[in-house]
Amino acid sequence: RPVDDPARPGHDLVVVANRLPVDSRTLPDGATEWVTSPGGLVTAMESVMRTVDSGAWVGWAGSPGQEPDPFDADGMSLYPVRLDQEDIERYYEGFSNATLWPLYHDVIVDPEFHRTWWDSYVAANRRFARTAAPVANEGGTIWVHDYQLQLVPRLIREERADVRIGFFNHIPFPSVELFSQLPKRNQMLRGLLGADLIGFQRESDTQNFLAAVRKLLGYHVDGQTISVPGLGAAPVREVVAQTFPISIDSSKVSALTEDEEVRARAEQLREDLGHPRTIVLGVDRLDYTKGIRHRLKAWGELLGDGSVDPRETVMVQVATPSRERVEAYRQLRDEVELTVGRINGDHSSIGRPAVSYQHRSFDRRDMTALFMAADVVLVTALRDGMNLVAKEYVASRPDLHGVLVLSEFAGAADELRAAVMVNPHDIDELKAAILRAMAMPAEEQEEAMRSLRHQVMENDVQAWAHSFLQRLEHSGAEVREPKPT
Ligand code: GDG
Repeated sequence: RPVDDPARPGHDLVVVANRLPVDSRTLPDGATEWVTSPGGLVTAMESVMRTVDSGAWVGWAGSPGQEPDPFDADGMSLYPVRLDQEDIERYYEGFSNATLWPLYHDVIVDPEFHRTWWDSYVAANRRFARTAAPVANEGGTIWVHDYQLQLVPRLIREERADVRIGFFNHIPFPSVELFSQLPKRNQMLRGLLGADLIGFQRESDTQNFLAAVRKLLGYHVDGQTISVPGLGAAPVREVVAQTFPISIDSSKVSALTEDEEVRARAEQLREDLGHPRTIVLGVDRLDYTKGIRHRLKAWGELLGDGSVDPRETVMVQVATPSRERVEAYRQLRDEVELTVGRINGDHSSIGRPAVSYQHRSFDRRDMTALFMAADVVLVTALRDGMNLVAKEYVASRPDLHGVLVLSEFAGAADELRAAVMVNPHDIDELKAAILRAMAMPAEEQEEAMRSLRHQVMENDVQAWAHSFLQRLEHSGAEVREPKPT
């Protein structure tokens, strides 16, 4: 049922995500200011939504208890969903980020389960679904994003039989053995199966999901197509699970490198770091999935055994603050900062750090300048859905200089084959990969970077969204005769 208010017509495309693309912030005078919210999903979808005529975005505004009226920004209509302090603690920090996040990233830290967290997850998913359902036009499309909202497709389906519903999972989907640990695992699968199309980053994620549906629900699966029995007399629905590796706004990133001021910032960075011969860079949300500790361990050992000379080499580690109220993230921050302090204490000279550690956010232009200044970028994730940083580095190097060291556990490893691949759990292998990257001759760098750029520039985020939405348009078949399971 589209909204009746003629001042707020329904929308052809509605995105539902945990966060709105902007966060509200209350200024000292009580006024509200809106700023772009952080993270990979917003970076990706923002540029897609700009190309849509009648788009809406449903999500939380980033502060507890607030539910501002719907408003327009950047050519989109934004529909805020309220989350109270208790929802934030149980649905967001709890079930989403202390249960699902570690479980879906192969239990790098132990997932915690609490029934009150689950109750809150259900209630919050209902609130997102209730806000989103009436906003779409008759026959419109609703695209739900990520692990925080896995029940939303079914909840919307119960209200709107006429809309197409897509779901995209930005993080990995674990093997059925690990997924089976999740209390309420079948509710989670049934929630997702309310969608017509379910997208994953890597083929292995899609296969893991299909195996879970087959094994835990016993539904018939034929290739990518799942036959979902309807309730009562309702027909069987066909739901497709497919791989859509996400990307970045490649030409925009590449174009930024032509900007005189960004170039000057890159130069300035090199100068500020004391004109080292080699700059090695890491850019991550401060998250235990990103392998920052493994990277620092390798770096510390390379300095310790004399393979790397701190007088001519600097590591810059940007660690963007993230989920700071979740215990595992506090612990990680302490460990990372202790290690950085030790490395610098042992190896820095006065005024010249061995590791330049930045615990803060940088703007897009500074980020591009950093990529332009970096000779080597280290993406050492222990598990990562895709990893946009890897693609951003490649897009920032039209000069074909620079080496990407890439973990095989990041989704990007399926596409960026010309990177220096590494198993970050193997510290010796990681050290060797870093040294190889630092010593790579210019021609070899150019050849690898040319191949990487071909991949990233051809497959941008607009193409990703287009192929997902195209596929969604052709899905949603209803089959009257139930197929045997
Ligand atoms: C999830 C999945 C998947 C980081 N620090 C700053 C900053 N960033 C930007 C990066 C990049 C984005 O945030 C991070 O994206 P990632 O892909 O690296 O990682 P997650 O946040 O974990 O994203 C991931 C992604 O969703 C998309 O599907 O690839 O696997 O975990 O764009 O550049 N941006 C700015 N300042 C910072 O300090 N401006």
